[in-house]
Amino acid sequence: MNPPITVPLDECPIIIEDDRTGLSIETIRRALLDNLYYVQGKTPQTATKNDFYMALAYTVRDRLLKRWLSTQLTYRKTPVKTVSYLSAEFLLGPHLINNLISLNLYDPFKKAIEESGLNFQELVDQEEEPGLGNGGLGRLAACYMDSLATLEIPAIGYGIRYEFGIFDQEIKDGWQVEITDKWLQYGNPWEIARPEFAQLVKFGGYTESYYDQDHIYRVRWVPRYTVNGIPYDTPILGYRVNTANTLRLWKAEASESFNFERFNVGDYYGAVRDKVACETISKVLYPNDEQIQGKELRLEQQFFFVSCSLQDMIRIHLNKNASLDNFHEMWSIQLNDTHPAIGVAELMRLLLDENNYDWDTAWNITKNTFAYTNHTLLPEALEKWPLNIFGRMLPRHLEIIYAINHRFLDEVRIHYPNDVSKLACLSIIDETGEKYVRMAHLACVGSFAINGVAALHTELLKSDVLRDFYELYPEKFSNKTNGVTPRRWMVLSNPRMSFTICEKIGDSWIKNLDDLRQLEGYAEDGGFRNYWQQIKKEVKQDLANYIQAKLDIKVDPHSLFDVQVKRIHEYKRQHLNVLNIVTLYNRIKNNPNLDVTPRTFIFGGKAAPGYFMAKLIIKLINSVADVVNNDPVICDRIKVIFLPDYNVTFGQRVYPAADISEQISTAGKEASGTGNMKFSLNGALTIGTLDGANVEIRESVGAENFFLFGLTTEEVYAIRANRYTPRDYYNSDEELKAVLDLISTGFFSHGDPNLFRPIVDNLLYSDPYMLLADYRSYVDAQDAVGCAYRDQDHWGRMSILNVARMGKFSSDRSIKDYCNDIWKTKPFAIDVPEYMQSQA
Ligand code: B1H
Repeated sequence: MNPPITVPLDECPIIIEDDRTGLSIETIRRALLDNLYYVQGKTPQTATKNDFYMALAYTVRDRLLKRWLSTQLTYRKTPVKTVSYLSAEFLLGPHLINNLISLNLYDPFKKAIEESGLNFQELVDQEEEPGLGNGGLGRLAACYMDSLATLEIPAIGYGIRYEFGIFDQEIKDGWQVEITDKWLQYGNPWEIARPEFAQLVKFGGYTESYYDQDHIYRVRWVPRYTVNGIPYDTPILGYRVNTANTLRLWKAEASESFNFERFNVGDYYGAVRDKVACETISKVLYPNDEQIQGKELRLEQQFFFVSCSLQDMIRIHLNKNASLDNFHEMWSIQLNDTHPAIGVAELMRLLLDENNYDWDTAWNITKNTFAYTNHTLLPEALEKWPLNIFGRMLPRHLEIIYAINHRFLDEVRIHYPNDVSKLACLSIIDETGEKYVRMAHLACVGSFAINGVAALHTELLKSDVLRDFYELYPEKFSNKTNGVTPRRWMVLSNPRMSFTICEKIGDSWIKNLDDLRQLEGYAEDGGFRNYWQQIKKEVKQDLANYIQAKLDIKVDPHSLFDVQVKRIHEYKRQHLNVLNIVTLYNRIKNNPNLDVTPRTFIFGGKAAPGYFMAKLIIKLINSVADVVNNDPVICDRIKVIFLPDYNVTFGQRVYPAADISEQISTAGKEASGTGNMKFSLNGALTIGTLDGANVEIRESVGAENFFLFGLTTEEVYAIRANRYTPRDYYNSDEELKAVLDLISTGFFSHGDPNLFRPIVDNLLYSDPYMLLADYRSYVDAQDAVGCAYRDQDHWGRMSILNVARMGKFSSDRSIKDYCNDIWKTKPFAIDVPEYMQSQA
């Protein structure tokens, strides 16, 4: 490793050129051409749009470096407690505008670009979004990084630099087709590689014991192969503060000593093949939201980034501290679900085997360092690894887990002297059939704090999924309701609404979202309501133009925009939405003069590539769209749109344009949801079940400003306990029967009765997510939505009140709660030293 050159700061030889930092329009214009010439190696005559985008991005990056470097220099010399957020996913979305807003440089940059004769939006649209996540869990990590920086909390995010993020989705003949996401192909101006901080990660092999020089028994892990982790750093700017934290993502490369033997015996191609195999570790994100597959490569990915990250933290720690004795006092590591939970065993290994700690000291440090967030109640999403796979890949970790489990079960025995059944329930090893390592159990035992992501979810964790752990360790459990960043999800994505709010109540809400409450008064101001609705109309027109350009479908911005965007999953019930659409269709067909509220149903979302039912639901939506959109009797009163490739960038367009937000999961299934918050913060009303954070949103905005329907969690459980028979609902509801019959006949599938049979049969004979039980209540609630929308004035009032009362759902609130209750960390303001100040 290259030691850093240490120069006394006040003698620092850096001379900061005006072009790198200056903020006048003229300087920015010059800087853009300078970067185009010196970084892209182009002149304006030959530059592509992408070259201009890259030059623009570097020009922005030049202007954030002083914050980033000052922050890192400050952390290096200050003994501050640091949050380490470990996540297999960070779904960041585009950086350019976000950074301009944080730096307060949006206006001068836009002006400079336009004065250069370039189209600002066109350049902005060049940015490939880093789609390094599946959905809510990855996006939450990104919102939390934003809030940590904005709140000036010393923090670092650790994850994987997937070469291919979540696939791009195309729709061909109504079906999803997956395309590789080549987000890095034109380079990534926002990251800086730091090969000098590479870490080696071991895999496979065996362990052996020995006695060290003090005759103490120790274990050594002899790996079968090692992989090199190269960190790539991305700055995460706080909003209008100097803090710029780091997101450090690891790329896997073959280690230098790699397969020396093969080279030695002349097996050149064999050696290269193994080198390629190593590099596959960080090749691609697993696209299976909430459906684990138990693939070995996935475990390799998890261990790879967790081992790199822990070694990196230890390196950083030992730069400032004499030993690791106080590691847990200087770091809190948050486990974003169980994906990084192997960290518990890895930190133990690093302390025991590589730093010679005794068990009790190592365990004390470990269990006071980690905290675990659970994100799901779905049984199919709870990670467990077959013992044989685990032991082959991580032999030392399996030994350590056995040792942790042995001590843990002793503790359980003392707690429950007369109840041996508790041992099997709580054990980290599942021995009920094939043996597995239960990652959630490892996380619970190895952490000092455990939390769910919405009030209802945490209650269900305590009463159901983690009941036995709650009984044993009630003090570890707390709720931390999710939140979203108002910077990206209001200021950036909805400038019209944000500006209007600022005109009325100033801009303090951007950092203190509770201040939105001051809007409540304006809900009674008829003029303001009118203006508010006018703005919504303009934003809807923008989306309508986009849909026209992308899909060549005309939609009416005066129609009610009814939006469901999220991963496609049976528990999220996009097909319940379809049942309502077909119900409306039937009503109009039966009575062509029916006075219905014109609606545009907008869907977006990706299905896991191996999830048959989810892919069929996409086909169903598109097939219904085809019929409804082209039926002359419908005459544009209802339109159905499936927008391909839903991602962060498209989310930014669609949340602001929605009138109704569909949050219709079966009660007890959606841990929290965060899209629900983004919609409501942009003035959409919600139609939803009492699930996840919907419960708290409804409490906050007021029941009268929320369209509730469906069974409660208790009712779902009760009906299930008494054997649920979906056919009874079919037989007793004529509209429902007509809808399912119409789909069954092949009406939406060119006469093919088989195409959608799996969906219809599943609903009639099993219906695990209880669509039929909730159908009537949903359709009635949708009718109420349609009626309410006709009173635009009242709708405007409800919309304003939704925004005014959503302050709680800022990720700043969530992060403050984590800081106070779990991490015990405090803000540390960053000063930019004199010598780095701009000369301009
Ligand atoms: C959530 C996941 C998830 N929960 C496994 N669990 C994955 C599980 O690739 N995998 O293996 C990927 C993702 N994602 C979501 O987390 C919940 O469904 C949402 O309700 C919640 O809002 C979000 C953030 O807490």
